[in-house]
Amino acid sequence: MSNILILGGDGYLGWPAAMYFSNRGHKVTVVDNYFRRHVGDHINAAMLYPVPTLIERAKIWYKETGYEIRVIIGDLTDPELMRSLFSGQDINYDWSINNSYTDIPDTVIHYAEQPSAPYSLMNYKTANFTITNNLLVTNNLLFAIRDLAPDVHIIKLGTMGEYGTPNIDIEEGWINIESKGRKDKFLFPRQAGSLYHTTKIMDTDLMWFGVRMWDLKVTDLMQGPVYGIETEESKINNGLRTIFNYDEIFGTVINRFITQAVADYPLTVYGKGGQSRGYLNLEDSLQCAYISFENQAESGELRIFNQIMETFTVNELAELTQESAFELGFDVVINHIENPREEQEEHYYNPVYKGLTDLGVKPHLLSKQSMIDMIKIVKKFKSDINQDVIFNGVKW
Ligand code: USQ
Repeated sequence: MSNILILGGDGYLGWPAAMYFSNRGHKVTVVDNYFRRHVGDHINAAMLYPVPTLIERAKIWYKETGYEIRVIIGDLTDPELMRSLFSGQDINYDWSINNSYTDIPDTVIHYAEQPSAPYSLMNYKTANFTITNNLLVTNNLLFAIRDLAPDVHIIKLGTMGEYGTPNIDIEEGWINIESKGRKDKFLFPRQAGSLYHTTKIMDTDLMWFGVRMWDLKVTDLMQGPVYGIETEESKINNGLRTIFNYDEIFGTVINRFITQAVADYPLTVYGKGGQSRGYLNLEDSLQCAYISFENQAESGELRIFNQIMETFTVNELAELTQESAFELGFDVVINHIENPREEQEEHYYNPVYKGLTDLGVKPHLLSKQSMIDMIKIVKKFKSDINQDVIFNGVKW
């Protein structure tokens, strides 16, 4: 049994990951500052259904399974809070069965970041928040581990967006370069398309520094846009479902399209729709984090995986949404609207993504049937969908 610390444990990925690890017999602690819940009060964001607090969800989980997920509500930009998690001293949990655990985690999964590209570019305040939050949490984590628990394996959520859309194949993290007859291995060139994505590049640089200087053990997961609602664990009780955003700020494209289909809102394809990205579903994202935990990075290794299962253009996703929703009686219109983002709309895209499947991840690919299953869940909340948050055109 391992001791897993999940930073950002209230989020779209963090909470399902907490249940996934807990269900497999590990001790799990989650920490979150409720950023995603609070920010929705100030901007045009919307979740499809209300989600119980983290403490309420941990209680539901305990009641249903007998497994405890310990909860701490707090802000990890505070270095003292971060350090307390690795100090071996008693921790003041906001919820746990027994408040006197003193053990130190052996794996930390770091999801505790502001994850939205549009949010990072709404204005200078949201840009500053994104930069300070994301970099401070990462830096606090690295120093806490260096000083207090150097054997801890860090699993860090990065993003495929760190690479941008170069006109060459995207390697899995590293590239061999030959120049003037000499060779060396470097991080693959990175050129992000948003400030949020830029903070992920800076995170990778911080972690690479920690690995080179202090022999830390780090796995950086370059993840593409995730879609999905339900996981094996959330099916146990509706109160365990993850947060599901469909708004322009926090909703990712597939989750947005299926919600738009249900709401009879023409699909918002940005520009020409030839933008290609690598995608994966929520269950596979958990599988990847778990297999990274089971196969640790070495001390002094920054191991990078491209965490995607397949690639699509936005047009392909819109067409698949249209066909799938049609089976359920929805007549979906595809709309090409002026692209609010500064991005290539037609481009070469050929990323390598072998590392995780080589370790044993079994991909679940997007299909008409999996789309239909998601649409059926969203349909239950049709009358709650707020069309005003679907598109306001945050530009950059
Ligand atoms: N798009 C549309 N219409 C929409 C929404 C998006 O055409 O209504 C397009 C975007 O222009 C983009 C693509 O779909 O070309 C993906 O957009 P997205 O909003 O699903 O994803 P993105 O903003 O890139 O960010 C999301 C997550 C982020 C994660 C990233 C992985 O919010 O946390 O890091 O996906 S990646 O895209 O590979 O960088």
